[in-house]
Formats: sequence, structure tokens, C-alpha cells
Amino acid sequence: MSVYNNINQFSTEIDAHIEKMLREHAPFAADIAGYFFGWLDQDFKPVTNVMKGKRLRPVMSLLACEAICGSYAKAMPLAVAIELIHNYSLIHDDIADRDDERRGRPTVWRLWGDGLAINTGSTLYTLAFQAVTSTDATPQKVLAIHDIFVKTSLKLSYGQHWDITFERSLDVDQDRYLRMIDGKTAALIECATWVGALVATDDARLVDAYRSFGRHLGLAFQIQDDYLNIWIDTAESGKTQYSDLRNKKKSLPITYALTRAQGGDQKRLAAIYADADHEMTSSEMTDVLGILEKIDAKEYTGQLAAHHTQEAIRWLDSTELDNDAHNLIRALAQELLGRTV
Ligand code: GRG
Repeated sequence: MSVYNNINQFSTEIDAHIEKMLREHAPFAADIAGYFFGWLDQDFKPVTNVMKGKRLRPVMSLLACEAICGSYAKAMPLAVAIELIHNYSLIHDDIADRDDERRGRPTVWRLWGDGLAINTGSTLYTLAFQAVTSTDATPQKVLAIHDIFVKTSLKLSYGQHWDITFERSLDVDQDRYLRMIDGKTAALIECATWVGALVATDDARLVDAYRSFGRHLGLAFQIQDDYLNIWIDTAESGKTQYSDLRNKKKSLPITYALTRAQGGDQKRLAAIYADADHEMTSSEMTDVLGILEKIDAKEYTGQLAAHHTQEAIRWLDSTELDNDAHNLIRALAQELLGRTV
């Protein structure tokens, strides 16, 4: 049985907190946000049978807290804040990428336009900071956690900035790519396990281990996401397969190909990616997929994801904790590598 089944209880609780915050503090945004979180359909009627987000980040935060202090309760406002920021960033990212679908359904900007999508996203981001400041901890700790959220947000903006900028550059090597995903994706997962641990203990060694675990898991997660975008079936994932290729995103397999392909393949790849104003055609896509196959980009991408997953597990094991929450977080991290959504 998938370990995702074990976390349903956490997801339900996180969703209930988010829904309550929305209804109390931002009722104007609750319907569109409710659609995005997977509680409502596009006519704002309750639904139960749609694909929802995995709630990976908040669950990791709660588990980190529980593994250290035996209860997840103290981390709940932080887990809520993290999921709010995550969803805010996805709504805005879908606008930037002009993506039509997310979690198997039309994106918010497609249904309600850019203006309401931007405003709904911004509302979620604002609510996140309201949740952070409601954390039950000493004022010093709340300030320290607030500071982590501010720095994490800036890292996300940095990652998003370079991800968009890379669309118009051929000068994207592995180092630049890794720095970009460190911001775009790893920062929020790092923040999740970091603040989950920090609210639970003053033991800097434990906090640091959980923080590093989250960072490596985040790197593995994004590399795996790049992999799935090319080498997984859309019906399984709910994402549009090849959207990274079609949008000419410099995902890991492509940055690898840009530095590894030789001769004619190099030229063909450069010519296709130099034209950032047009979507990739199907014949160009056939060529790119052929080049990726020739240089074993699939294996390379899978191995790099595995490397960061192993690093994540190494940090986790360095805590020498052994309890249900700790073991679940470990199982969850390992299962992520084999995920199809
Ligand atoms: C926070 C100030 C501030 C700015 C945000 C828009 C933006 C800047 C960043 C976008 C970053 C982004 C879209 C990263 C992608 C991360 C990623 C791998 C998303 C998919 O995560 P899943 O699979 O999603 O956990 P679900 O659907 O399960 O919730």
C-alpha cells in the first residue's frame, strides 16, 4: 500500500485549517481558492472525486515536528502557511507559463482570467504570513521562523526569475540549473522540514539535519518532476506530458543535452531552443526526444534524482531517531523517487 494513504488524516486537517482561514479572513477568494485546492468544482459546488495536491510539504513539516517532540500540533500553522505559499506559487506559475491544466483540471487563469488568478494567489500568500505569526512559540522563535519564511520566499522568487530567464538563454549549464531549482523547488521543502523541526526543539544539530534532508529531497523532487514531464504518461500524472519540451523549458535533461550533444545534434538542439517565441513543433519534438535518447539523458536524470534522495536519507538517518513519524517521513521520501504524480 502506498505511504500516501497514511497521510490522509494530516491532509484533511491541513485543508480544514486553510478553509477556515479563507472563510474567516478572505471570503471573497474562498471559492476560487476552494476550486484550486480541490474542494469545489468550477461552479463552486463541492467535489470529492478530483485530483488534489499531494500536501507533501505540510505533511513533511508536521512529521518532522512529531518525530522530534512527539506531537505535530505546534507545527500546524507552519504547515498551513507552507501549503498556502505552495498553492500561491502554482497559481502564479500557471499564469506565467500559460499552462492550461493543473492537477487534471483547467487552471485558474483559464477559468477566471489573469486578474482574479493573480489576486487569489496574492491572497493565499498574505494568509500564509498570518498563519506564521499565529504560531504558538516564544516571540524570538516566531521571529526566527518569520525570517525563514521571508528568506524562503525570496529564494522562490530567485528560482522563478532564473527559470523564466533561462527560457531565452542557451547558456544554461548544470550548475546554473541546480541553483535555479534550489530556489524554485527545494527552498520550500527545505523550509517545511526546517521550521517543523525548529518549532519542536532547540537542538541545532537536529534542526540542521531535518533542514538538509528537506533541501536534498527538494532537489531530487524537481529533478524527478523534470523526468516525469518527459517520460511519463499524462493520464497517470494529470499533467500535460511534454509541456516542458513544448514550452522549451531548460529542464535538467535539456541542460544535459545542451552540454553533451555533439555535431549535428548540438546544432539542431541549439537551433530549436534559440527560438523561444514559438512552441516546439511535433517534428522538432521527435528530434529532441531522439537526441535525449542518444545521450542516455533518461538514465542521467534518474541517477541524479537518486543521488539527492540518498543524500536526503543520509541526513535523516544522521538524527538517529527511531519512531513512527520519523519512519513515515523516511518511507515517504523513498516512495517519492518512484512516484508517477
Ligand atoms: C513566494 C514570493 C514568492 C514567489 C513565488 C511563482 C513563484 C515565485 C515560484 C514558482 C515556483 C514553482 C512553480 C515551482 C515548482 C515546484 C513544483 C515541483 C511543483 C509541483 O509540486 P507538487 O507535485 O504539487 O508537490 P501538488 O499538485 O502535489 O501540490
